[in-house]
Formats: sequence, C-alpha cells, structure tokens
Amino acid sequence: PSGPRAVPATPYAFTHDPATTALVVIDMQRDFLEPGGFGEMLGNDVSQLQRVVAPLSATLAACRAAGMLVIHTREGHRPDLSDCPPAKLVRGGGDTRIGDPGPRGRILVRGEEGHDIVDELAPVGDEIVLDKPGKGAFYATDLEAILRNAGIRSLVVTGVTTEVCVHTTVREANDRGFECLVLEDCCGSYFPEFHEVGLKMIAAQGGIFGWVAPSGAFLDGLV
Ligand code: C5J
Repeated sequence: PSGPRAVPATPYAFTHDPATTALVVIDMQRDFLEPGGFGEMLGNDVSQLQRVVAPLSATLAACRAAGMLVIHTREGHRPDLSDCPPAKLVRGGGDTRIGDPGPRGRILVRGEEGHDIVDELAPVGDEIVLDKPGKGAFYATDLEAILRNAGIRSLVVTGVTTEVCVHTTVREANDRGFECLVLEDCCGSYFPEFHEVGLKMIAAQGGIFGWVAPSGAFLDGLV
C-alpha cells in the first residue's frame, strides 16, 4: 500500500507516510558495540548493545524494501582531533582516550575500522552516511538540509545509545518540527534502566519529544 498509515504507539498512534519518512540509524559503530572501542573506554559493558543488531537489521531490510530514505550516522572526529572538544578528549578517566590506538584502529577517529558501522548493518548503495562530532545528529552536520531537500516530515529513530545520541537527536529533530517514532527494541543502552526511562521520557506528557513503539508495530504497517 501507499499513503499514510497509523502505527500503534505510545502515547497514541504515530501517523506517517513512508514516502516522507526516513529511517535514522544512529552510531551502530564497532567503537560502541565491540570491545576496545570508545564505549568500553568509558567503562561500559559493550555486550549490552548487541541485542539491538537483529531487530534493527530486520527493520533496515524492510525500510529498504519499502523504498524509504535511510540515513546512518557515525560519531567521531578528524584524525588531527581538531574538532574534538578538550573536555571530551579527557573524559572517561582511563588510560585510553579518543585518538589512541585500539584493536580496531584509533578510537573514534574517522576512517578507522572501529569508527565504521558493524558489518550486519553496513550501508548499501547510495544510503547516506553522516559523520557527526557530537551526540546530536543535527549538530555541525548537514542533516537538516538533507531531510528538508528530500521532503521528509517524519523520522523513525534507532541505534545507540538510547539516552545519549538517540535522545539528543530526537530532541533536536522535535524542535525542528520532525515527528519522531523511536523503535524501542532497535535502540539500546549500556544501562538497561536508562534505556527504559529514556523511552518513557520521549513519550511522556502526551509525547513531549515523540512516540515509542516496538519495531513489529512499525513493520506490520509498512508492508
Ligand atoms: C555515546 C552515543 N553514548 N552514540 N554515544 O557516547 O550514544
């Protein structure tokens, strides 16, 4: 089918048209999901994020089949680290920092293997890959121009981590007038309680930042 459809969601149905909806996949990078990267450097148990990969892979496949715009983001910095705020560089407190060598190259540096997206979710064809220096995908990027030029009104937001880069991006998008549906099983956090409460914060107060639904509810209405 074509045209608008309603996805059962919290706090109420999310109405969108796939022709004007983009799937945004946030920071599904080796540096966050695999040992030795930025996530682990900050003291996190990276295995917490692995459960996101399978449902997100299915969602990605369905959005591709539906012809939706797909945008992947990657958090990271220039090799000379000139775009990395000093406070971010020293964060984590451990011996390893952004730019230091890790098992998959220099940590959180563009062009390195660890900075790239995990194999299961690798971009295909002309899908947009957006490099961002911050947590929000709109900050210091051309995302807003890309979305407006493509006539996008709604975003289906996925990726990691729920309470950091997903949340920041949803807040930025909401303020710009984009309607965001966050797929709960396609997002993840190193802290399960932050994931839960982060989702609640999005949909509370009548959907203050957006809507939340399981990927199944979204995919049922897509085909
Ligand atoms: C973090 C992100 N958590 N992609 N980055 O530092 O959420």
